[in-house]
Amino acid sequence: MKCRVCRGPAVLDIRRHNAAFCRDHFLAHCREQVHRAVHEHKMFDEGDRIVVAVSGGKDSLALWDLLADLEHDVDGLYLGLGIDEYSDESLRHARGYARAHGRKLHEIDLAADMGFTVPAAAATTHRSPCGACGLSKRHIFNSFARDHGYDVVATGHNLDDEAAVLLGNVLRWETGYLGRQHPVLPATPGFVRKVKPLVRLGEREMAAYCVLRGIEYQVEECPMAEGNRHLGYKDALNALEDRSPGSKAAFLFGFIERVQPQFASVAEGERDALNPCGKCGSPTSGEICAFCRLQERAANAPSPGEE
Ligand code: Q46
Ligand code: ZN
Ligand code: ZN
Repeated sequence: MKCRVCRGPAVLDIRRHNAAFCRDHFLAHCREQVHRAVHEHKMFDEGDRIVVAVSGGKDSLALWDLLADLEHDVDGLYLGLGIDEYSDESLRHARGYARAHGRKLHEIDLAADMGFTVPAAAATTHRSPCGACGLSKRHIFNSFARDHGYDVVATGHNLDDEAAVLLGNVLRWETGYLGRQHPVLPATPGFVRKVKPLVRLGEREMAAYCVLRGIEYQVEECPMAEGNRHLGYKDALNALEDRSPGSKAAFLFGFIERVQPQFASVAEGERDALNPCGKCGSPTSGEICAFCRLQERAANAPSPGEE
């Protein structure tokens, strides 16, 4: 296996590109793919302040590293979900990276700062843990960025993540979600811009990137992921990709280029019907936003044994 660029020994092959790369040219390939995604979708404006949603996993740490490497003005925000040792370990990796590279990491802890944890929220509201978790993340990353002068929130969703979400949305014909599934969601009143600069890179590439850059990351899967439908969609897409390399990328990028614009008006209609939450001011379709309702119920729930 030889590097496509220099013909030296390759460390990784990427079947969908029909190419293999040595260490240095693989890292250059990752930078190039991020650079391409950023420019193709006009993710950033000159002088934008970016905050990366850092989980301590491979994708978010690689994203932080890549954006800083491409000379963007980028800090990190870690959100502690209160999922026992998994969260402790994740924080350790997020802090470890920030310290080793001299980067600024903000931290918010759901338990200490918001009065609840993801497991408690799931138990009291009968939502799935991932539903309560996703809602909290979206709300907190957006409001933090808005209140601290950041122009953009960047998340580490990669090609595998986005293709799996797309498959789920197509299977249910979730037209509102399909209209919002794009590598860039522009800023609207109350929402900062959201971008996904890793859409052109796969999961395996992100793990290899971290290993080759010496970035230690949380390797364990979140213990609450069990039952998460996206894992099944990923398996299905991996089986397709195995038989015909490139199908995942064709599925996602074909959608983004040719289909997503047709659903954009559905998402716009939903967005136009929003007004500020009576409690926190974030845009919502009701009087009180879903996050404030979740927080109120989870934080006021009796602890086990009190009932
Ligand atoms: S952290 Fe949260 Fe994930 Fe764990 S509870 Fe689900 S959504 S699986 S990215
Ligand atoms: Zn090379
Ligand atoms: Zn609210």
